[in-house]
Amino acid sequence: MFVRHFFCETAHGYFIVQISSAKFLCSAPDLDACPVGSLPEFAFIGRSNVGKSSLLNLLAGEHGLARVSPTPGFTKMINIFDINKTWRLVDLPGYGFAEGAKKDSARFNKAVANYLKCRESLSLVFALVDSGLPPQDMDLEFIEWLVRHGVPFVLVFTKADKAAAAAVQANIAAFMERIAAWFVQPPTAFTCSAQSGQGRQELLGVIDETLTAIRAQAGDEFAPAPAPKKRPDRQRPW
Ligand SMILES: Nc1nc2c(ncn2[C@@H]2O[C@H](COP(=O)(O)OP(=O)(O)OP(=O)(O)O)[C@@H](O)[C@H]2O)c(=O)[nH]1
Ligand SMILES: [Mg+2]
Repeated sequence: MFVRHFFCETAHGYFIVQISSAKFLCSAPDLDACPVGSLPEFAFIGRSNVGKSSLLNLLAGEHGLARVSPTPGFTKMINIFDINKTWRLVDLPGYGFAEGAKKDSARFNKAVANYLKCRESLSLVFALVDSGLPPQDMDLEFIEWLVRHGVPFVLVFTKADKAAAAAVQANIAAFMERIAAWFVQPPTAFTCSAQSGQGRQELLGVIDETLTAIRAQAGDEFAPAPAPKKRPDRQRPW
């Protein structure tokens, strides 16, 4: 089967993948329940209420695709969406919210940790941080966890429409400074708003680059993306 590539040129002059179809595939309680032989996956993670589901909808171009709520801890399953029938977006439960006496859920959900550590088709993680807040210990700990486990990620500072631009810049600078010592080269960071659409093209550009790298690694630029045996083996630019 030959898979067509859909591209369009952004205002910044580089190409992004065009979304031609976005469909809910399944809700999995844990890694074992995730579909086997998977297409490349791009997952959204961050504290509860940081805007993961909203950002997924923004990228997919469909408001109601993933369910959004002002109630923290709303997304409770690993929700997988097929995009263009060739790759996937994955909405994960957040961390930092304890419901009732379940103190465990305030920390990192075990099913999510397993997914991030072991999912072979996981190509890239979007690690979301609220741009309206100064660095939070829980986010810093989580980024350190991603680094320690070698999970490929980019940082996404969310809700940029909510705070004054100067405050957003100061919060991002403070966060980058707190994590700087863990990297030779700091991770790539994006500033986004699900409300205004800011950052959509840049994040789709990152997805496109990653898919291209996976296909190049498979040895055929224009073949359909195979289920990767392992994550893309390349010098991480982030
Ligand atoms: N102003 C503004 N509000 C946002 C933005 N993104 C999300 N929100 C709001 O923040 C709340 C939480 O959004 P969700 O997308 O459900 O957040 P989540 O991270 O998926 O939350 P959980 O599933 O509970 O972990 C909702 O009320 C959204 O409308 C944004 O960019 N700007
Ligand atoms: Mg959610």
